[in-house]
Formats: sequence, C-alpha cells, structure tokens
Amino acid sequence: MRSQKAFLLFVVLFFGVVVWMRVAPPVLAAAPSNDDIDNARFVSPLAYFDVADTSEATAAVGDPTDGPTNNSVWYTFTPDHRMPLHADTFGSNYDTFLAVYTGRPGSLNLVASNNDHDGPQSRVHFIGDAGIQYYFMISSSGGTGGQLHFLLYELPPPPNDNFANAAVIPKVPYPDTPLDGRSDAFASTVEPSEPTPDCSADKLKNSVWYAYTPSVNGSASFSLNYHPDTQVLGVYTGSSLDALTQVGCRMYWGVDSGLLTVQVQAGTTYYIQAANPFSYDLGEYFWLAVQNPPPPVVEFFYYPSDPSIYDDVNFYACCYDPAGLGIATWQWDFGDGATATATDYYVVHRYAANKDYTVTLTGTTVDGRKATNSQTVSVRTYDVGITKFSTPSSGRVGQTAKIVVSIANRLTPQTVRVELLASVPNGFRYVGVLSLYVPAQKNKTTDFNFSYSFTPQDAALGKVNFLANAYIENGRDALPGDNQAISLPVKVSGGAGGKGNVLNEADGAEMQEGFVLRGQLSEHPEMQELFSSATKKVFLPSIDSIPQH
Ligand SMILES: [Ca+2]
Ligand SMILES: [Ca+2]
Ligand SMILES: [Ca+2]
Ligand SMILES: [Ca+2]
Repeated sequence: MRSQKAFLLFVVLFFGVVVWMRVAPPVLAAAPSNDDIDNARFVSPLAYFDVADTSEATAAVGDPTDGPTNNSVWYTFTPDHRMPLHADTFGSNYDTFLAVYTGRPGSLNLVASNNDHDGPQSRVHFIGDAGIQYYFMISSSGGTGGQLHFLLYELPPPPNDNFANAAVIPKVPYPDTPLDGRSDAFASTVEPSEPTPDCSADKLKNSVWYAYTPSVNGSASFSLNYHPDTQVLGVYTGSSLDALTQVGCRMYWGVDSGLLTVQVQAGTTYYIQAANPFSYDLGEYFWLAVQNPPPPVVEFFYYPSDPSIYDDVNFYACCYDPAGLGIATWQWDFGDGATATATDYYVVHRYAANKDYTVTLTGTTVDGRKATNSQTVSVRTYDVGITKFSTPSSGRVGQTAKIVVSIANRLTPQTVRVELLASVPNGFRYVGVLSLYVPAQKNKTTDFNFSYSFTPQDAALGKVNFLANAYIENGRDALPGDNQAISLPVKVSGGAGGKGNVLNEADGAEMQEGFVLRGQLSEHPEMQELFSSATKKVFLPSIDSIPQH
C-alpha cells in the first residue's frame, strides 16, 4: 500500500514537472538598462563609444514613431557649447535605425534621423546647441536587435574652413575624380570678417575656401555639385580676408550645377568661397569643380526657308553660352562674298542669283571663345503668271463653255496647278483643277482648258463670274500677284438656242478677257465698280478669303 502511494506520488510529481516545463516561459536574458527613454544612458565625455546587447530591448508604448521602435534603446547628451555632432551605429551586427530628439519624454521633437547610411547602419549629423538635452533612439529596422555599436563625437571643421587654409586647386580640370574634390563641409564656420558675396540671398551660415592660381590668361568655370539645397559661390582676388575684391558670384537654387565663369590672369590667385546662406548644411558630398569653359553653342535659322532673289532673308542666331558669360558678337558669312558682324542675333540679307550658298555663323563669347555653324541656303526664284483668262461673253443653260487660262513661265520649268471657280451667292465654288507641265519659254504661254456647263442657278442670277488661281506645285511663286484672275460677268439665260452646245472661239462664240489680279482688289477700282454695280447678288470676296493652297 505504501509502495503504491509512493508510486502514485512519483507519477503525479513526474507529470507535474513535465507539464510545468512545457508551460513555463524560457529563462530570459535581461533587457538593457537603457531600454526606456527614462533610463537613457548619459553620454560623457565626447568622443563617446558604447557597445550594448539590444537583443532583449523592447519597444515602449511611448517610443516616437518616426521609424521602427523594435528593440529601442536610448542615450542622451547635453552639449556645453554649440557644436556640430556626428552619431553613428557603424559596426553593429543588425539593421539599425537612429533618430535624435529634443524635448521631454512624451513630447519629443525630431532633430535628425537615418536608417541606412553605411549598409544597414545609420548616421546623422546635426548642430547641437549649448544646454539642450538631446535624446538618441537606436531601434531595429530588421525586427531583431543584436550587438549595437554607438558612437557620438563633435565633428571637426573641414581643413579648408578658414580663408587662410584654402584648399589649393593645383590644376584644371579639378578634381580629377569627384572623390578628390569631395568635402564634408557640415561643420564649417563663417569667420568674423568674412565677406558675403553680393548675389547671396542671405548672410552666410558657413563656408569653405579654395585657391586657384592659373598659369595662363583665360577663363575658369566653377560649379558646385551634390549640394543639398541653396548655396552660393563667390570668387575673389586679394590677399587677406578683409581686403577681398569679388570677381564672380552665383547662387545655386536646388538642383543646379551650372557654371560660374570668371576671366582670369596668369599668376593671380583667385579665392573661391562655397557657402550656404540658409542652413548650416553645406553638404557631406558637396564638391567644387573647376573646368575650362566649354565653347558656346551656335545655331541659326532663316526665313523664308525657300528664299528667292526677291526676298529679304531674315537670319536669326540662336546661340547660348553654357559657361554663362554670353555671346558678344555674331559674324555672318552669307556665302556670296558678303559678310556681316552683328552684336544682335538678327540680320537681313538678299541674294542676287539662284544658287546654293554656304552660310556660316561664328559666335564669339565675351571672353573670346568661338563656335561656328554652317548651313546651305538654296535660293530659287519661281514665277509663273496668268496672262489671259478667256470666257464666252454669254451662254444659255445646257450649253458648255470653254474657258482658257493661259500661263506664262520665263524662268525654270514647272508643274503648275490651275484651279477654276465659279461665282455663287456669297462666294465661289470649285469647278475644276488641272495640273500641267509648263516649260520655261520667253514668248509663249501654256493653255489650261476647262469646260463649264451653265446651270439653272446661273440663269436665275442672270450671270456667272469665274475665278482662276495658278500655283507652282513644288515651290513658292516669288511674285504671287499675277497668279489670280477674274472673268468679266458671263450673261446666262434660260432655255434653248444659241450657236450649239459648246461655246468657244473656234465655233464663233463671242469671247471676252478677264482681269489678272495684281494685289488687292482695292487697287483695281474698275473691278470694284464692276462687282458693286453689276449685281447685288454675286459677291466677290477679298483676295485674302479666297481659298489658297
Ligand atoms: Ca526600448
Ligand atoms: Ca538600417
Ligand atoms: Ca569657413
Ligand atoms: Ca507669279
């Protein structure tokens, strides 16, 4: 009996231990003492370096949510003077997030934060003010903590912070590689007697200096690259900070790597001041570049694009100087022996003969850089004209009129298109279009023959006028004033009769000649009178409103 009881007790205890082992939590490693902001570890003195195990650190309800809060731990530091600060987590073995705050626990203000700066590790730069308590939260961006390396130190000014220590630019182009020209200028300062360049939008907050002594006369183009925001470049001559003469200035707004070009003298030292007038962040990867100025970009166009010997050809230079100094003169060579030098971008030239001319424009910048551009300008003069416009003088409905438009061409052979229109109330309608080869002939013309059947509408109006337009198919008529003709009114009556169905000269029909319009109708009082008194119903549009092709 006793042995049975003892056995039962053994069984109960055995299974009790097994059950306890299965439900009890595993033994925990301790959370770090600075798990919570209220127990933030005090950092002192600088430079400060700490190694901590954050694997059991926890997210607190009050942790700020500017980034992940997993495995958060806290440090705090109060500078005794104003100082640029550097904090990083380099060397940690897990993916960190680093944020800096001012204020009190529960009402924190974010100063700076960073997730991945060097691989998954974090780094911030900020200006620490005297007497202000800063909190540093390091959390896990990957979900687990690990071995944290936390480093905080006062950032030293860059070596070329002061005018006296200006970084020497040995030769141009500079830098040979962007890395050479890089400068972490975050901790730079402004010296008391330092000048503010006159184009600066505000008083400088920081600056770094460079010195360049060219060995030959010429120009140098400076630019700022990878600057974080608004910055300014000033270029000076002079030997001391309080006796500098500004020779160049350029503001950089946002993303801008444009050139500031300065004319330089051999042997003179130029001091270049890179500064930020708005914030203390001159940039970590900021670098100054110096190059020989690129040539200007020179292009031109002209109008009309198909000039004739009757045209004043308008030439427009469309040039710019990427170095920023601007173009001082334009030299034109028109290719026919004529040249022009202009300080304006626009010139006019007229050619005397039909030929291909090579036109060359040379643009010269104020510092003597040049670029040229050439184009072939083809001068061709085309001119055909209507010399005769024959219509019958009268007709009846049902009869067909032969209408002849005679085209003269004394220059080069052309394919000519002639359109014939007939008057209707309020304008004209198309009757037909004819395209013919017209040889160049001194004393002969080419006839374009059209047929027109008189309509009851013509008879109702009592007459019809015809209009003819002549166009050169593959070119522009240099003298368009003789390319349009209008007929005298053709009397039209209804019913049968007359001399057969086809009305032309060979059949003995009475023919009449129209007028070739030269210029605006207002210059032809006889036509105005004709069309204002002869009928109130036929309306002759102004030449501008007649369809053109
Ligand atoms: Ca925590
Ligand atoms: Ca990270
Ligand atoms: Ca400085
Ligand atoms: Ca003409």
